[in-house]
Amino acid sequence: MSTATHCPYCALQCAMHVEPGPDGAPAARPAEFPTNRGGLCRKGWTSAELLSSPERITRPLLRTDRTGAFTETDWDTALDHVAAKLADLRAAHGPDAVAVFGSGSLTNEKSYLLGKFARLALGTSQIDYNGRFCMSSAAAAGNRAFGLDRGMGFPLPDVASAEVVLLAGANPAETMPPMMGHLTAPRLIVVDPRRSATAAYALEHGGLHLAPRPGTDAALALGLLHAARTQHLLDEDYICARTTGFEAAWRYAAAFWPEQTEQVTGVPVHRIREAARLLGTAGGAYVLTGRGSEQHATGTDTVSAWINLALALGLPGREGSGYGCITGQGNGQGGREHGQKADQLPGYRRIDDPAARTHVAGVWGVEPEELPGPGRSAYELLDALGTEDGPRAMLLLGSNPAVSAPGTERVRNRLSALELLVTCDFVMSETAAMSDVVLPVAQWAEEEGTMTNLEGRLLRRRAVLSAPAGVRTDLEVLSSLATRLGQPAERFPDRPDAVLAELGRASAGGGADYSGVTPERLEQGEEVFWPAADAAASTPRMFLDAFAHPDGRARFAAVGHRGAAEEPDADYPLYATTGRMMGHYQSGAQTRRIGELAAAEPEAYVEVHPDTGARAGLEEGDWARVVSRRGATLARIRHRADARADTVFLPFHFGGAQAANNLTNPVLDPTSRMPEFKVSAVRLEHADTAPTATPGGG
Ligand SMILES: Nc1nc2c(c(=O)[nH]1)N[C@H]1C(S)=C(S)[C@@H](COP(=O)(O)OP(=O)(O)OC[C@H]3O[C@@H](n4cnc5c(=O)[nH]c(N)nc54)[C@H](O)[C@@H]3O)O[C@H]1N2
Ligand SMILES: Nc1nc2c(c(=O)[nH]1)N[C@H]1C(S)=C(S)[C@@H](COP(=O)(O)OP(=O)(O)OC[C@H]3O[C@@H](n4cnc5c(=O)[nH]c(N)nc54)[C@H](O)[C@@H]3O)O[C@H]1N2
Ligand code: SF4
Ligand SMILES: [Mo]
Repeated sequence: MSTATHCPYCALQCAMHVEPGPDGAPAARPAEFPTNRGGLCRKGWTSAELLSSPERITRPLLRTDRTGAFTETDWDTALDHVAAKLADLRAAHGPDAVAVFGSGSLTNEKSYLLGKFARLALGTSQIDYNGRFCMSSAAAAGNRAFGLDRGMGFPLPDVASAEVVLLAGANPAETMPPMMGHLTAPRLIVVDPRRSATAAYALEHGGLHLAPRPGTDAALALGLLHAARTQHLLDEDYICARTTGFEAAWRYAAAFWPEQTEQVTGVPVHRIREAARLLGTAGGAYVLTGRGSEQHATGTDTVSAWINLALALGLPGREGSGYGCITGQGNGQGGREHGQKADQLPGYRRIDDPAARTHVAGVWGVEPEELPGPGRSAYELLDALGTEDGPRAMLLLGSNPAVSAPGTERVRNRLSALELLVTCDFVMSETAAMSDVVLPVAQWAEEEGTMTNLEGRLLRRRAVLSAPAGVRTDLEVLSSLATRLGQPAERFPDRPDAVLAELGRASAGGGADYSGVTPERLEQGEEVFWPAADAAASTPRMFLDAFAHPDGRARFAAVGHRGAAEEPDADYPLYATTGRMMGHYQSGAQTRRIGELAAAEPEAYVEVHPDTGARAGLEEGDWARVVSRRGATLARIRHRADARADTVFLPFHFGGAQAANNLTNPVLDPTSRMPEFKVSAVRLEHADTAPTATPGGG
């Protein structure tokens, strides 16, 4: 027996069949689908292994003393304990004493119900999620430019028809390998300080690799706009008919002569001119951004600078061309639409908009005044935990901030200061291990629901097998906690289809309208793209007639280049940038527990130019201490002769002493509140001792 579903990990959401393997345990194999076209990456192939892993948690775990061991307990005891403690804290300190932290890995149904749970069952404004660390800068810039943010406003296969694709700060050859099948444009331009696998691919296939200094993408985008204009490549008719604000934006670009751009970014003048010419003369072109451009304290303006370039060339809102942000987590798109964000209600509504409050309160059967206002963004929320006026308890689903949040030592201190930390997970992540209560939940292949992939396409997650005895779904946990907190049971349904139907009503009329999305429709084919306002509606391509601003025009943003918050100096002479490798996913909580993946990449490493390593007395394979003003990371030296001598790179998939986030800088973008994961100033030292092994290989 074989069931069609989708990979649990990234936003490409590759289609797969899950069926019993030779040993009887479930195994995944790829399925034909427009996005993955029969491909899976190594993580997808091995994804079913965690379902029957001995490291799986299958009983609620509780402890009353943080320093003590967990004891297994039954669900009633665990839920009663949590509900009583939450109610006490709320009674003593008000509703904002309890926080909720969600995730872009949660299905649409879970993210919707989590937002509702926070606002109604807890009455708290203190909810945010890990998507703030992911694509929030691109979402903010997309909203500013187009009036609505859908990562890609077009189906992914469209990209294959282009003559030129520019990838800014994205490394899909490692982060979404099957996507490479769509990056077949004759000229691929990769913007990355590293010679990433994607950059190397581009060079081997007649493309370009532009390697700016970390944190200088905005200058490069402004320089490309300048070079395009001076080569008379702008689409004047499009600028005139479909946009506003070009002249104000141009004032910033005017200063970025190619020579000036080279000075700031290090990208040679002739490469800047060549890239601008390729983009400006292509029959069809796409500009796609990833976390490399976005995860900066200037991320929103940087993405705006890339969008300005795309608009000036007349790409967005046209067939065969466009701008897109490559969303990251499995449900990174749907998870940002339905209310687990501090300032948001379902359907991309704003929580401070009176009409939005009235609509959603109506669907929820409460008065608008009962809904709290906006809360703190993810990092600000984590940073406030256990402080005088911050939350005293937190419920966490789908994230491992003890590894993935910036400047993790500080975040771990804040988590420790909580009076109650409750984590729903299926493995003992580093954050679960710091909790008072761990609630064991079902995994992807044991539950039903919907996901929205990086294209804005609705997908069906299907149950392949039943969850182990003792495990509940996230929806069941939320529902049973809500009733214990005095909510009527019918207000918190635990069946995914019932939640989806309600989500449809709550999102109706909003930007991300799901009211025409039904399970029956998705069973017939996964060809529904939001907005889908009725049973026949689907929007594969957005903005073909008009952008979502009231005047129908896209807006150029008047943005300049500001650079990174922290530049190298005598004490910390190198840039460190962080990101991903093929074989691990995110904080590694899942993939470090999969035998084949852990064996292939068991430990943290730092990529350095051999000369840079030599200056610090470090040879290939040595353990280095990478030190910043926030802390230090232990990582094994990997020489890369093609690396920039001023920049080192660390993957962030490991925990404890090997966590790259021990050194990252939690300075935030003023608009998106995105932390600057991609730039910190560091130095390299010889590590006296190798790190001791920790559970899960980190
Ligand atoms: N294998 C694997 N795949 C994944 C994930 C995973 O953890 N592992 N996670 C998923 C998720 S949630 C996400 S968000 C996506 C992320 O997917 P990507 O955006 O492709 O991943 P990153 O490695 O974070 O960053 C991409 C590149 O940005 C570069 N970079 C660093 N600093 C700069 C800069 O200043 N400018 C520019 N232009 N580039 C810079 C890095 O060198 C890196 O190669 O991947 C998804 N897929
Ligand atoms: N230095 C550095 N740090 C980064 C980044 C970077 O590029 N550099 N990237 C950032 C980005 S883009 C992201 S998206 C974040 C991601 O980082 P995290 O938010 O930590 O995400 P995960 O590691 O995926 O953590 C997911 C946890 O939830 C569990 N889980 C998975 N699915 C479910 C579910 O359906 N329900 C429940 N209850 N639990 C579930 C998993 O077992 C795991 O323990 O990291 C950010 N941190
Ligand atoms: S590319 Fe992403 S969705 Fe596809 S198999 Fe790999 S992790 Fe899964
Ligand atoms: Mo992400």
